[in-house]
Amino acid sequence: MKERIEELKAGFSESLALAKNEEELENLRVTYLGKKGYVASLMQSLRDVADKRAAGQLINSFKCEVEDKINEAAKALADAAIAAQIRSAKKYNPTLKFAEELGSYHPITLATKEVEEIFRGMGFTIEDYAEVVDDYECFEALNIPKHHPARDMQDTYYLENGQLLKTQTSAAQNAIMKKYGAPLRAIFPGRCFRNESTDACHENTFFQMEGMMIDENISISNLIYFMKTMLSEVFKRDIKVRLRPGFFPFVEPGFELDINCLICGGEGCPSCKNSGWLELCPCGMIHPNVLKEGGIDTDKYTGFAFGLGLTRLAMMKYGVKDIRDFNSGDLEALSQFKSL
Ligand code: FA5
Repeated sequence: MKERIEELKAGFSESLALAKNEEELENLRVTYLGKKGYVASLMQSLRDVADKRAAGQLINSFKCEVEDKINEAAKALADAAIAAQIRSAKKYNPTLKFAEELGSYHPITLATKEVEEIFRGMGFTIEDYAEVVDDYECFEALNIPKHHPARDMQDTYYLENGQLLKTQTSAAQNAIMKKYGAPLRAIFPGRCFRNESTDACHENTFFQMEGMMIDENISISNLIYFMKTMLSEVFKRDIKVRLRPGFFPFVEPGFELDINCLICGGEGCPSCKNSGWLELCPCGMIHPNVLKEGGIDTDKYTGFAFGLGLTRLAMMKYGVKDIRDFNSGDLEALSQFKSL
């Protein structure tokens, strides 16, 4: 038994030295420790041995040695893979190189400022609003009572105190109606948070810009006029847009405003989930319940609201294929926007 184990040990050492990856290590584990492996066959041969106790101890210590060495080799392989990844990854540069250079606006800030200027020129005020809001502001005041299925459309981060991270800039609608009353023209950009899986066009933290116009005789024509003006001024060229019915409990009627994907020209790519279109700016006529909740006289006033996806707008405007690049903190990527 002792000789057989010594033979197996020598064979194991040779094979271990040759194992170059996880798969080869796993094969070795099966060969020695598997159900039909060498250790199992040693255990079977115990019945023919006189001193079973001593032989059993030898087999057990061989088994432990094989296990330990395979585990050590697996760890060494994993460490080497991480070291190789670190070597090949772009290096974070902690030197003064970047500090010596002037900083620049983030592309989302650039897009925000541009859209703000467009709406300022059309008589809109610009409002700021909190990122942590109440259930009332984010849902109830928007005609979305507790347990309404529309809540499922936005996977919300709730805080322990019952407040939540704003899922949509619409959360400020009620407070702004109450602050200014009607007539009213306001836009309010802000960061939104949703517990979503990320992909090339979805982030869990992204920016929207809400807009509201409330006055006498406001109709869908006004809404379409403002949306068209905004898009033509942002993109400064003709872009294909489509308007289709969309459901949001706080508008009636509601629309989805999509733009033809400017990354692939409408052919379909990961940035537009292969549809050729990107949902950009849902909008609609503000629901009377929402106006009433904001203290607006619905016999006199009507209004429209929109929720522009600012991060997606920046993607399209600057040709950024993957939305996740915006939050990457990659100075090399972001420095491209310096000259804008
Ligand atoms: C809303 O958030 C509504 N509050 C918009 C609205 C306002 C409708 C006023 C009617 C009247 P939606 O969930 O579709 O709707 O988001 C609006 C836009 O935000 C989307 O079209 C998209 O451009 C952007 N957006 C939504 N989720 C994400 C995400 N995970 N990552 C990046 N952008 C997103």
